[in-house]
Amino acid sequence: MSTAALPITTFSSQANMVDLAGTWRLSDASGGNACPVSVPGDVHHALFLAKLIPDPYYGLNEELVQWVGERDWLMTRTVQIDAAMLAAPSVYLNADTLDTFCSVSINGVVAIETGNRFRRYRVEVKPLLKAGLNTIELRFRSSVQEIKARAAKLAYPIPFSTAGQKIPHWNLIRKPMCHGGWDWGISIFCAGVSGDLSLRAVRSARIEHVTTVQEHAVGRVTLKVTAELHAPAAGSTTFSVTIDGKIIRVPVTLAAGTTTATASVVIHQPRLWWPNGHGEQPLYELIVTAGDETVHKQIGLRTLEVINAKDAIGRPLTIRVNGRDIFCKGANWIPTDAFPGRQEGHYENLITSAKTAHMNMLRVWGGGQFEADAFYRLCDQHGIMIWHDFMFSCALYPADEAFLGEVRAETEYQVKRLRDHVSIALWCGDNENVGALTWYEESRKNRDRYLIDWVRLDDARGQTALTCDPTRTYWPSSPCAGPGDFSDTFHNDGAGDMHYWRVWHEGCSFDAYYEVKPRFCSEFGYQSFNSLESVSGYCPPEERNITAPIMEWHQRNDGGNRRINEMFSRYFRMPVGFAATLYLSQVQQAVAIKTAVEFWRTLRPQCMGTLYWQINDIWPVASWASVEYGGKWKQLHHHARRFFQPVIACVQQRKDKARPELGEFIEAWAVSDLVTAGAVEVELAIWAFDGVKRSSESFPLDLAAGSAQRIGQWPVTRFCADDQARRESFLQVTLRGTVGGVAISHANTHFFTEYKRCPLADATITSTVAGNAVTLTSDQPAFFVVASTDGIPGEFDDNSVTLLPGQPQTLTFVPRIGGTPSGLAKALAVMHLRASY
Ligand code: BMA
Repeated sequence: MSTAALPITTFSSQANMVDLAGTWRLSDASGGNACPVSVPGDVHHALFLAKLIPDPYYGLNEELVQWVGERDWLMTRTVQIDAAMLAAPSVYLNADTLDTFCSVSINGVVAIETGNRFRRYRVEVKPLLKAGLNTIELRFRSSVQEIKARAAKLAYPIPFSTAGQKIPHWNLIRKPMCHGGWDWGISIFCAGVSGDLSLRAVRSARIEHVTTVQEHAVGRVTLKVTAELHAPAAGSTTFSVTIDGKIIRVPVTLAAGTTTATASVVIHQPRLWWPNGHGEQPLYELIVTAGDETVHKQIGLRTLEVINAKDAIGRPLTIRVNGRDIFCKGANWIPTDAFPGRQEGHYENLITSAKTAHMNMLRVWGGGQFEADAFYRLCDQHGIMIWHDFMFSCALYPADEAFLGEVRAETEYQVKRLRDHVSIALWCGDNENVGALTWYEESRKNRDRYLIDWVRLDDARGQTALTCDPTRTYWPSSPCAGPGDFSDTFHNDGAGDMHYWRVWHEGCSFDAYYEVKPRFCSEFGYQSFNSLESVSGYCPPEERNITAPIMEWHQRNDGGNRRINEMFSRYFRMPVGFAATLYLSQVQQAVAIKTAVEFWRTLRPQCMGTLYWQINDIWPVASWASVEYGGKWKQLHHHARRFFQPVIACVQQRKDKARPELGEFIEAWAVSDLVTAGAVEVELAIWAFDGVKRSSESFPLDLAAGSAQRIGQWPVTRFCADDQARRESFLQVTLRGTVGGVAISHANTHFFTEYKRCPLADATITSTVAGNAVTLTSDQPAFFVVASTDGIPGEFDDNSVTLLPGQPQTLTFVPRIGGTPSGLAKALAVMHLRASY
């Protein structure tokens, strides 16, 4: 298709604003590969929609699209500008996000050259515009070529991780680190536009930023609102602030250039915002008007402290909201799609999936990106706190003045853009860069040089963050001991946050989780394969074998599939067939993460947070995610919904190195995140795999508010006299009651030995479907019972459950799109552990 054949849609200016969103023309720098492109949108996605490249997510296609990132690309369009707009003293171009090296020309004259995906650019363009038809061109220089040029000029090597990253030296430019691939990520070195791209006329002033500070007192909150204004010439305007039914108007004298306007509003009887599970999320609409512009924000009122002062153990990491210590439950967040143009479409399902699983925190990880506004709005609305990394990860970084200047500019912009989101709990400098100082031969040999560079970088982003947002804690790196103590806490569970990877990356058994007592575990993970439904989307039937090339291609962690398989052999009987292999990998992942979270929750208040790696995927791939690309929950996410419940009962079977005299023991615990105390009923029942309940004991338990209470500690022999009894029975612990008006019901199954050693019954499970409800009945105990409905998007309200004879369970299907799905009965399939071999 030639460029000339493409339709040209012309934008018309209103008096004040021309939104440049819409269909543009795309071509490579020599005019080839021409097709329409949506703005906002990206080059790869446009080429894919125009069938100029294949779907890179399918099969081995990723290789076939690598040329796209190596070329320069042009996006062009015409725009009609009215003379009325040009009568204004200033017309500026606003570009929220240009990825990454873009020269913007208007009528053939360059208006601006950009070079940082994380900055907003604003530039005066009135002199370049004319009344009538104007041509705008975005010329994206290849980031791959720019990286090569920078790498060639380096005065000394600046090492970076190569665990899945296909484009070397990705640490030299300011673009999401994972665009060149990661140990879960495809390499799509995209170019394009995100967010707003517009031309705006200014008659008196524009608003650069609006920020607020809350002062909490008994019965009221004073909200100080500040606007940074930019005026083309001296003058005056009215700064008006509307919130909670009040309007404050303040006259402002404008200087040419920057002026700051402030106003204070008192909100009486404030309704406080709480993290998910702790209360409501009331949000106040704030409307700020000054000069020619209006800004709308949603404000949540709360206090938030990061408690990190030295204690008897080391240094805690406790998040205190409105005076209440919150046990943080959640996961790490990576970009939702390798095509930036599709990313926002995944937000709602993922964030509501987090909320449904009782999460109250997500960590926006430093190898990805600052997300679009909609992400933060959803987190505000659903009570999901955000641990926000800045965008540095798994590498060392340049620290020359040009690079640090970019870092300061992006940090200032992003912090001012995002700081009024009530969900943001803290700013964190980077992901694992303190640890990375020990990863490379260069930095081990010349630690001073690289350490000084890290300090310079940390200073640039940290000082900027603290200046632009004095209301929040700046946490230098994840993991680390905390502000002012830069110890690497990768392997130290006494202080700050910890990344605990011994089980996955070092192949330790699941009980290694019992060996650490993190203050806050911000990363730990275990991989699984996708469901057959998702695998079928990228892998043809003849390749459905985990060692076939496509399945290995859709696994980015070296040896990942081998590791999953090897771990099967420790705990499970080997699965028979491909579908059973996928299924069992998800059982195994759920068991791993459940083991860690349940144990660490029993350690509260010593441990006050667990964020597993990772909630989502950027493309369909075997990974640590609990929600597959496309939104389907893996078994882990259903388990998370249970192990993150406010009140749980759990069981550990372990030895304590410090107390060898105990031998192997069983501990049962009740954990509560509730603020009220109450009495619950605990039942410990021993079942045999043949379906007979051998014994049962019930007793009341007074459950203290915000507590972990040991129900009991017994030698394993109290429940199973010998090895045969261990193999033939299992423990079912149940908690029931009502605490502070909240109905509690939690059941947990514990095996006394590896699943593979147990004579599981060949259970027959029958199902009946009535509307969205599916009732499952089993004639024998069945474990990790999964009901699936391939082809019908949505989730059951519980899944991967233990089904006991005589105790049918009804699962309710919640469609992702709403309404009652048709064909549920037809699509329904049931799988369980014994059926995997
Ligand atoms: C962590 C992360 C990521 C990575 C993950 C799995 O350390 O910070 O860099 O994807 O491990 O290996």
